[in-house]
Amino acid sequence: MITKRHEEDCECTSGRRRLVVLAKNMTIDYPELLLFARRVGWSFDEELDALEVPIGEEKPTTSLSEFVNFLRGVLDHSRLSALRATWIERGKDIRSQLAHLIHATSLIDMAPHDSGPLLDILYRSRIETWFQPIRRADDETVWGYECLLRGRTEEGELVAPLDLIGWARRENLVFMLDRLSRETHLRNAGRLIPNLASAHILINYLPSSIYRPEFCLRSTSAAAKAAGISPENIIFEVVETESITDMEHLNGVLNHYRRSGYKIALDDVGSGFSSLVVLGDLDPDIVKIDIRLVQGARQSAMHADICRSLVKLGHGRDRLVLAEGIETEADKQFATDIGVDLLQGYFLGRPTPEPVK
Ligand code: G
Ligand code: MN
Repeated sequence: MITKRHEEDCECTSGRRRLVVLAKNMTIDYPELLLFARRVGWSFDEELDALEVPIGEEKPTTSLSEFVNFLRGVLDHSRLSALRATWIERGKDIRSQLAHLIHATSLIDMAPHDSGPLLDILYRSRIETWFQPIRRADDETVWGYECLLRGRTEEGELVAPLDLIGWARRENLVFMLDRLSRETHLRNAGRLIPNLASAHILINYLPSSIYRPEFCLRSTSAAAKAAGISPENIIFEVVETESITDMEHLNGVLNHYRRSGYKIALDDVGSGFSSLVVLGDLDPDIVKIDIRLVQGARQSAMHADICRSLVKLGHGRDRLVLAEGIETEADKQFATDIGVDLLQGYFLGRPTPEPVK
């Protein structure tokens, strides 16, 4: 089934056919879609309530799935579900192809997707925040919490964040997942965290999902305000599973946030994406030393020295340094001895749906 749908997607990319989208009351029920259509020059037949969408030509419609994803960002779920669509031949008048329109089916069913329970999770906001405490190295009091994303299927099963992100990438919906998680985390933090005024809230942030920082900042600020959390206590952890291609753009986005008082942490420093180059490029307020370096120090003098160097580097620039993956008393002792400011790991608290004190 999926293969067939992909073929259809490819066929339209060749530009031989055009997509016609139908709705009962397009003019009344889909004003924003028609406004956009007018702006980009898609033709609309008022009597047929039929919108002709060129696929495979210009953005945002280089493929059927991209078009559907675009609509997901513009329309609510019920109106999107009500749209029907069909392919017609390009270059021929739509009225001479009326027969096709009779066979139109649900637009969503025509678009390829293979994303498990993602859409259900997004549309019904079935996502949760699990809080992992971050403690001060000197007295082990709670400095803040990292908000970790969990999905929940209709049957009540937990879904791991990497699964959600993988599906979202495939569906081009990372921006939506990222935004929904950010807002959910802020709401849950506001509701559940004790001593909210003094707690720091760390939220993972997928940089590849942000195109227009001003929209993203506006929705974040509204969510923070509604939750009663001041931007100074909110830290975005830059985390990425693949390399960032446009560092200038990312820094632009982050500076937008910084100017509004938010802080930036670089996650997993010393591993994968979070190289020294990226550390230099982003100059984060908080340096999170990767779990493998911290735990590597149990066995290896070189790992231990790298951890020491990162502490020195961070402190030289007045930054806070955090050690991830503290699992034993010895890990804690090591991190404290080398002057790390903040500790995170199972030894000091696991992620839980209710934040621990
Ligand atoms: O890299 P990041 O800061 O996003 O890591 C958060 C993830 O690391 C969470 O999924 C959390 O469950 C996991 N984690 C937190 N503390 C520990 C730990 O002490 N050991 C291990 N193995 N994983 C941890
Ligand atoms: Mn993180």
